[in-house]
Amino acid sequence: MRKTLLLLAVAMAAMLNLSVAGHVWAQSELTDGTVTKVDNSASKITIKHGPMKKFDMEDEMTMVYRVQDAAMLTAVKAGDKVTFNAERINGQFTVTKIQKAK
Ligand SMILES: [Cu+2]
Repeated sequence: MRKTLLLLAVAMAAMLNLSVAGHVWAQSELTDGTVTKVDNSASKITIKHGPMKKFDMEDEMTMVYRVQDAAMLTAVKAGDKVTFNAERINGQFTVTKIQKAK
């Protein structure tokens, strides 16, 4: 009986882990966009981007993001087509990953 309970606990822990991993994957879904402005002094970037379901942005829009790491701003410039990921960190839309589109 004790062994069965233990197995059950292990199985549940494994399921929990899987759902957490799935959640992280969904969160880092990449979005296509075009950089329209880079503001190095404020560590901000303006990106015109396509729909972003996770933030209920159904349509294309242009918006300003903070960047998680200022070094991201040296990798891209206005006019570049990019793919990027954003998260809401402390209530601010923040780019956590960005790269030039191939
Ligand atoms: Cu937006």
